[in-house]
Amino acid sequence: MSKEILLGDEAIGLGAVHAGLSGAYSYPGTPASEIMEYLIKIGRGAAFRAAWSVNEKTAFEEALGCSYAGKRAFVSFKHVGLNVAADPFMSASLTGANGGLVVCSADDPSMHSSQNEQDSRFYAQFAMIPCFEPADHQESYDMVREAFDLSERLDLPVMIRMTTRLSHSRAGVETRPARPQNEVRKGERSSWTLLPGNARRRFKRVLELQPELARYASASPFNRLDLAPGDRKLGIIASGIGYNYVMENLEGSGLKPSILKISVYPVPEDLVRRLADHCDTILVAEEGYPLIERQIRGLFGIPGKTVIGRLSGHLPAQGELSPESIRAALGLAPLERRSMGDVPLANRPPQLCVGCPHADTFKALKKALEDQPGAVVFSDIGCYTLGYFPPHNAIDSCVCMGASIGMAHGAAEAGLHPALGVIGDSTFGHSGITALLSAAAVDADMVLVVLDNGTVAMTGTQPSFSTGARLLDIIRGVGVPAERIRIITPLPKFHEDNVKVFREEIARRGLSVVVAVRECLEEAKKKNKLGGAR
Ligand SMILES: Cc1ncc(C[n+]2csc(CCOP(=O)(O)OP(=O)(O)O)c2C)c(N)n1
Ligand code: SF4
Repeated sequence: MSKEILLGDEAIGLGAVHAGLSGAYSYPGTPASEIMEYLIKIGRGAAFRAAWSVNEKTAFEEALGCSYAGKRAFVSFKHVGLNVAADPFMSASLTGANGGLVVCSADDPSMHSSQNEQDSRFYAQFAMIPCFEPADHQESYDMVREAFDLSERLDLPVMIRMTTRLSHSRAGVETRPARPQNEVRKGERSSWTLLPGNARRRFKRVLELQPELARYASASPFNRLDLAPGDRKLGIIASGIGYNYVMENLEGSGLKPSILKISVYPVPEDLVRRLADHCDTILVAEEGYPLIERQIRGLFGIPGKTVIGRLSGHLPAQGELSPESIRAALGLAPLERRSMGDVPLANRPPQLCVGCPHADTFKALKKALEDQPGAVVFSDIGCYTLGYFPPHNAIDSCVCMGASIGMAHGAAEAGLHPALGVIGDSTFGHSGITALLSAAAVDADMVLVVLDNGTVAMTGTQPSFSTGARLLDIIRGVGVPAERIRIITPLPKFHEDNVKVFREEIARRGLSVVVAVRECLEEAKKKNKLGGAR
């Protein structure tokens, strides 16, 4: 055994490597990006493969193929990435896993860097697969190995759910010797071919496995019930990082409640029943949506018992838990706060870097749209979403990756003019290509602006698959005529030229694509540091 100081995300990555990892796949997204960044760093020259994929669905499918080959496969992404991967994810519970298949979905409650705060545990419940939710860094490391073992034993994918605070904090982790990789072995083709007959048989198997999953969760040492012999008033169910906040607050408080720590799902019903039998009131402290609370409360509650948590209003309905919110729910007086005095803190919305190419594109686009009060600029997700804020005020929407093109297309068909889409090069590769194919097939009356800054800037300048010549090839390849593809360089000295290009393309009816090509400043800095190579 040795000890390392690791981010929660790094503990997950190292846990996977030490569990005999053969292939890891991911698409960047906060708070999951650091898992793959770490795997790539420690994987240089190593025997396992760790690589970014074009999007989360592709990443999942690459991992699925690796698992079908008999090897241990790992896929990670942020919570909304699981929406993109949901199609193969939901069917993979039927096909099962040959080599262990572990899916790590990192949730972002409070939406620090996300457009919503959905809770991945529901997806595990939906697919009827086991889910591990680490409470600390050591569990993050240990659970990955356990998840791989379980996946192979049950022939099922297994989920690990992370949340932002754990992903992005550091702590000591005791590591174990690495397990060797599996040999390639052939699996059962009838399990993987989900024709109706096979699919029904495989779904029946998933249903029949549920009692075993329930027994596993109840017996898991990661789930722990401590009944307080003398105190029957309060019982606490705490999961994930919520468990830490509870323990931190109980220290020195004089409270000695019974505690059920839940870190493995399905919810261990018999442990919950024993806690409920023992206590009058149950506080549920879980990060994310009230999954456990809703399940144990049911429609009508537990007769004679009080269940409190997010649903009852004892904890906030949205956003992250905090040591303070748990303290209040426990009925403890707030801790004394250190005041910063009366220094007013300015409200500072995030900004594009000074000199960012997106700012020059927005400036030219805004100028070109000056006399077009009906224009709507459907945008996407990336650094350029900051074009929403002053002084740019340049975009009108941001929903999910790739949405800009389909939305501009739909609005154009509804009669809105001019309808514009704005999308970054990586987002275009992730989920814009098919939407552009659809728009090109009918020559939709819209202008698409692709911002090619050569990188996935927003999540830390990871490599983009759809930049430079390949990006132009794709745009031509989906059917946009060469004469309707314009390339501009977003620099102040070309401002007037760029305004002219936008005006011309807005005036022409039908589909045009304007590609704004200039490297992200952060990417350029990184390249400089590495002597030009990346
Ligand atoms: C489904 C999904 N996956 C990942 C993310 C995280 N994410 C936000 S924007 C973005 C890509 C940004 O790259 P690009 O489109 O090239 O724009 P840039 O930031 O470089 O301007 C990513 C990966 C997300 N929001 N949703
Ligand atoms: S990181 Fe790059 S793309 Fe993002 S704001 Fe800065 S210069 Fe612009």
